[in-house]
Amino acid sequence: MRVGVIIPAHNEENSIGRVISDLPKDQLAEIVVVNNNSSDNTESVAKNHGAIVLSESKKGYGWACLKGIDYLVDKNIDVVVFLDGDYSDSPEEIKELLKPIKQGLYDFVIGSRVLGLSQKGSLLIHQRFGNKLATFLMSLFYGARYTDLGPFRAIKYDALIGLKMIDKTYGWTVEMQIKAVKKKLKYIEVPVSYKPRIGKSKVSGTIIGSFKAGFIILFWVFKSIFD
Ligand SMILES: Nc1nc2c(ncn2[C@@H]2O[C@H](COP(=O)(O)OP(=O)(O)OP(=O)(O)O)[C@@H](O)[C@H]2O)c(=O)[nH]1
Ligand SMILES: [Mg+2]
Repeated sequence: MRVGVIIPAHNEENSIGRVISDLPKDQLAEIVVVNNNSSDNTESVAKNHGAIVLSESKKGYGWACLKGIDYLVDKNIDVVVFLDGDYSDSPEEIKELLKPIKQGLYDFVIGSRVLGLSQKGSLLIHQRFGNKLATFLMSLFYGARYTDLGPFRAIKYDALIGLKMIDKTYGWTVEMQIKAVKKKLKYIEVPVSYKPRIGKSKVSGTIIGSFKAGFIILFWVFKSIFD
């Protein structure tokens, strides 16, 4: 199974090296860092740690993920794994995410920080509330069984292309999960751990970032009813 990893990164020079180092490289065909307008040394640190570095100038988490998917198109990739560049996820847990797909049982595996152990200060109260609300509404409207919208996830490449992802920002994870249910992908959550990020918080630890992310997540939950 050829696995490609996509790590969106915006100013993560202090963490990106550790994320790459902790990945089990012998089991991965491609490690792609998508540098999104960083003003720091994210690019050189990622390169020095052996990753392929792409640049995406359009700001947004979804833009970065789309760029990574595009790059993998001719690399014969079977499974794509996404994780964040701020070292909140534990890269070595990628093995647990890949297991259900390797066993041939599932198309899509989401790392749940709610089912796993999240360290104090990593999953903030409003994030937990937002997750609960969004996953509850997703079960109500779509019959989905999720506990989290975490960034650490593995999905078969063909299934991912079939979802025709369009979100350019932080609606990316919820869009993928709703579309997976609608497309009847076989999905499962596995527990993953979560740590406080290295570096300055840009989204969940800020009021504006949290409101923006919350708004776009709810937008996707309601919009998809009419799709
Ligand atoms: N904020 C932001 N992050 C981006 C962007 N493009 C890629 N990223 C990366 O996307 C990942 C998730 O963003 P985070 O800032 O960690 O978002 P979060 O985990 O909700 O909140 P914090 O960790 O508190 O900032 C990180 O690896 C970022 O570096 C972008 O345009 N804006
Ligand atoms: Mg983070």
